[in-house]
Amino acid sequence: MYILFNEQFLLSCLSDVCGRHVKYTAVIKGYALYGHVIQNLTLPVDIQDPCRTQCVMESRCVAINIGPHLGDHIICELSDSDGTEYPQDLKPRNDFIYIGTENRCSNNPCLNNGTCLNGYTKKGYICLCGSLYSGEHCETGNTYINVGYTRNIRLFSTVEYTKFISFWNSSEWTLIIKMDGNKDTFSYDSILWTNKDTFNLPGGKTGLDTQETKLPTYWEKPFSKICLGMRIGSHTNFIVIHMEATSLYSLIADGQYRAISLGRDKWKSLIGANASLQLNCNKEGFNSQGYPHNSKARIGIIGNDQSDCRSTDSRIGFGTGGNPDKSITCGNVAGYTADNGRRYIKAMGYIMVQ
Ligand SMILES: [Ca+2]
Repeated sequence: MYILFNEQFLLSCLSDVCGRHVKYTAVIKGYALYGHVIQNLTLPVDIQDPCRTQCVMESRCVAINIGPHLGDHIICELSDSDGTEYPQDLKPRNDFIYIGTENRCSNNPCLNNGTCLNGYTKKGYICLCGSLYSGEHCETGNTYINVGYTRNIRLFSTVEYTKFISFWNSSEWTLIIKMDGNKDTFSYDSILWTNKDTFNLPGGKTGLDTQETKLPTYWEKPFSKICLGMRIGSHTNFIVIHMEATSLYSLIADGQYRAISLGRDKWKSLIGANASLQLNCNKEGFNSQGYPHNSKARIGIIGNDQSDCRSTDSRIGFGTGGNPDKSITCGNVAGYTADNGRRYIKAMGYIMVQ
């Protein structure tokens, strides 16, 4: 269940009052609720129960005061609270009647300042959450980050680990690894790629930041897509790989090369305008490597100046290593005769799946 979808659904739903059921309680003659009126209307009396009908159509309305006839009109006041919640505000008023509703919002089920709307859904209410919260009762905290200009990702921490919701299609991604290209934690030769040990679990709940982490999702989470992100400075670029597997571990841990074909430009888009690769080899996928001491990538593309894939001196990827700079474990390294010059670019890498 994706909250973004719910919000859109709700907005279209509210506009035509779909599915709102309001149950009125007994009429109290000679009384009115003071201090909670959100709409003060004068309605023609020739339609049946005009004030009750208006209340159903106003999603925040949970009680009404109906005033005396003024010719062929009546006074109708809609309130967003009721006499159960505020008994002290229910006061005598000549010629008025007060009618409340069965108000499922009266015990404040919506947390974190969420707005409760009475009369919706089977449970009788629905919570409209502020931008920082989501969940049925706005119980889950959200953090927003902006990445680049074209993509916004909403991420939220669950009791499990961080999940991410992309705005462009409301799909949910599960975090696997965050790695720092400056550190050797996730270098190509690190045992973290081949074992089922976690690394810094608390880092799995801090969002797309600079903390490294490896979560059990590495070997437990089946998927059909992988989302790769590289953050350089304040800018993060993402690409998506369509690939089915029982886990990322199953694609990497045995060291076997597994090919994918995104093309050089797609890999370079992770880095941006500065990306550089040698022209040959272009071996891309999982466990891409030539000679063991040359450029290699657990996930990525490697390039060479010679017309083979042996003495590779350039790469873009995650879990990288080898010449000409094995200290860079995520990002872009390009030695001589690359198409955009020599590059030694370290990135913060994010790996998610769905
Ligand atoms: Ca070479």
